[in-house]
Amino acid sequence: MARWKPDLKEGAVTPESIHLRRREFLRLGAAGALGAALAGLPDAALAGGDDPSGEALPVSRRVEMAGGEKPTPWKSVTTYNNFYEFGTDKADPAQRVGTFRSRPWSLAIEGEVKRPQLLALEDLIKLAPLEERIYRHRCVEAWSMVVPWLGFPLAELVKRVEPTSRARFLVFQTLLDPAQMPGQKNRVIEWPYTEGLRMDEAMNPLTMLVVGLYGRVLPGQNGAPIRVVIPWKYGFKGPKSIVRIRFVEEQPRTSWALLAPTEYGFYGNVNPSLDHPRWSQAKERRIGEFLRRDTLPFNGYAAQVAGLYAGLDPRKLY
Ligand SMILES: Nc1nc2c(c(=O)[nH]1)N[C@H]1C(S)=C(S)[C@@H](COP(=O)(O)O)O[C@H]1N2
Ligand SMILES: [Mo]
Repeated sequence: MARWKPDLKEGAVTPESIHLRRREFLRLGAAGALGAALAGLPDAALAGGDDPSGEALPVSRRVEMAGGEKPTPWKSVTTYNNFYEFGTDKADPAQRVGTFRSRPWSLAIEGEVKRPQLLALEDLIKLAPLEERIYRHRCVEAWSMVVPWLGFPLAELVKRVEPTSRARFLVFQTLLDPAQMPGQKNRVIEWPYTEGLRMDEAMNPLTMLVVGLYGRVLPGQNGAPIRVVIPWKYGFKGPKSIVRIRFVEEQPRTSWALLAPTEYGFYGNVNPSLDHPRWSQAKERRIGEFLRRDTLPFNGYAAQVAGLYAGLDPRKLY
């Protein structure tokens, strides 16, 4: 397993808004803030404004892992999204999330584990201290952002459920409910949305189970109430609104790979030297910027993760 050696600058990038929210949080008290956050706010209320909104979550520490870059504004992070369950347009998720309710919620853990379980969101969120991590976030479509996610390492959950020796991959599934997720009425992709990771990718300390954004409860369009973020992979390896994690022996068939096998491989690592048939992967455009910039191997996290792929054909990395 890769060592935890990020480009950490703890506390160095605490924007003013976070200081303010911190005070607000201290005033509410950790338990109060958490209780309010889980009370069952409609997801539409969290969408779209200029400033972070929604209930504050307790933040145990902040780590900067995007080379000191300023996070992309809340408004952009919450209105420019890929979430096909709400439509294929970038603006669709924020506009159409009003029918979606992310609470109450539970996550089923099944398959090759000694302790299969159905975890209520309230319990899941308390498995480990919530940490803010500012990560680079890149889509295969060659746009990117810098995002302050809030959550904890997925490894915390994996250890707790005790995978058997046969567990080699994890399969993630998003909620299937066309009444709440109108995009599922169209067969644009295989529903329920399915993603997969190899066990060592899931256990890498960079891989996060995310429940918040900018110190707030995760908005529906960003994958409320629980998603996974794997910062060295393209965005399509970041399953949103997950209801199930299944531990399996065989490499799973995932939604994007089923949709377009020549365009999406199993790994989906950020690899500037290997172009996608439709979008060059050499450069990317940060949302909010005009000029494109060079894409970094493994999205800038090569030191922590390149070792996971030693010996694998570089063309398969993608
Ligand atoms: N369930 C689900 N998860 C998903 C997607 C999706 O369509 N459905 N899109 C993926 C893609 S392609 C990207 S780029 C990221 C976008 O995450 P963001 O909207 O929070 O930036 O979510 C990923 N997770
Ligand atoms: Mo994406």
